[in-house]
Amino acid sequence: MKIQKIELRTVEIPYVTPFETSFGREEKNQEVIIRLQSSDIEGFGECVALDKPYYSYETVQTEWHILRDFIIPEVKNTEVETPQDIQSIFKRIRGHYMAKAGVEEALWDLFAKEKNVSLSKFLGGFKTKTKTKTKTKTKTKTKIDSGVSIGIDKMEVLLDNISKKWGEGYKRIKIKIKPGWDVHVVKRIRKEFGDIPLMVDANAAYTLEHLNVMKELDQYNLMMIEQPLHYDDLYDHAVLQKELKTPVCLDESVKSIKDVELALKIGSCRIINIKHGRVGGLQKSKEMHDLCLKNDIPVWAGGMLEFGIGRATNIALASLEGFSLPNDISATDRYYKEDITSPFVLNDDGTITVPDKAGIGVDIKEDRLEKYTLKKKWF
Ligand code: OSB
Ligand code: MG
Repeated sequence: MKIQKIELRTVEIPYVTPFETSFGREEKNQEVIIRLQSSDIEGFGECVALDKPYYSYETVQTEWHILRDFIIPEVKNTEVETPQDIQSIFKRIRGHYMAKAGVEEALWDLFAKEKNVSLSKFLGGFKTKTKTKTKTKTKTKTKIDSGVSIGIDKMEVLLDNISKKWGEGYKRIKIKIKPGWDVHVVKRIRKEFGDIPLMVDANAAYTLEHLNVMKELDQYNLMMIEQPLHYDDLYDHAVLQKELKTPVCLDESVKSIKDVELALKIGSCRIINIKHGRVGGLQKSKEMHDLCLKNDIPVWAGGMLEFGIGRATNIALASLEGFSLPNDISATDRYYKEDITSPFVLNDDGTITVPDKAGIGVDIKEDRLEKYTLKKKWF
């Protein structure tokens, strides 16, 4: 098929509540939304960089630059037979995984819609060959385990948030930590809520100088400690992991298959958070998942507070069998009062149902998309 037209939009929606991490407090999220058109089918993708280069070097602005100046000129009017074909276009462009991921995911959505199959099944290896009548069944899940990520706040507000979210049925609680907001917080949560499934995410705020803090955290039966050390580090994490019984989980430090291979070789972590945006899209995410599955490393899908398009993509990814731990994929009402797609809801058993409609399986609410658009351009 040929991609005939491409639309880029910057869309901004306020969060239901501000979200604070070790890199700052934010009231709203901006995403680049991509629409690909081929004949009468449309595929959608969401680029997940924040508007500031605090989680990664990419921003909404760099995504526009890379898409407009390097990716779109190569993708437009080019014949593609599978979503994997776009990898040859990506090869020359170093980094900029979030910009790549958005367009690659729109392409996966487009192909899945053309084949009239859900993105989940398509990603799981669904094949039909009309001539030879080959049909491959896939092993993807129909529901994914839902966890919730709770930001830094005043202690009473945090405890109240945890109480609400745990009451709603989320399968695990993740809190954000930073130096000075760690051991006493975990201790208090354990006191108030007992042995609930709990984990912490430091977003790279510590160094090995804080080994004593990590060893104290190690006493609280946490499911894992996510990205405690530098965002590019694998070596110090290996040193740290040897000192702890709690599994270290890597987020920021793992951007490629090479990073996974090295992390496994030197023992940097025992769990990996896969974010489709961080690693350059669904193909790369799937390769990472396959490698971790082969090596008995549990993975789960991280989130970037995505709008409905990015979250639908994330849900399809998390439906692969290796995603065996609760994901940072919460219901829409955790993030936004109004989203640009039909909402995702939390089931009573703490899961979210994987859409079975074609492609990403959510309806785009064009009126809301328009309402929250800051900038748009057709190519
Ligand atoms: O480190 O996992 C992270 C949000 C923005 C940037 C980085 C992270 C996060 C989250 C939110 O923790 C997870 C979600 O989307 O629910
Ligand atoms: Mg993280």
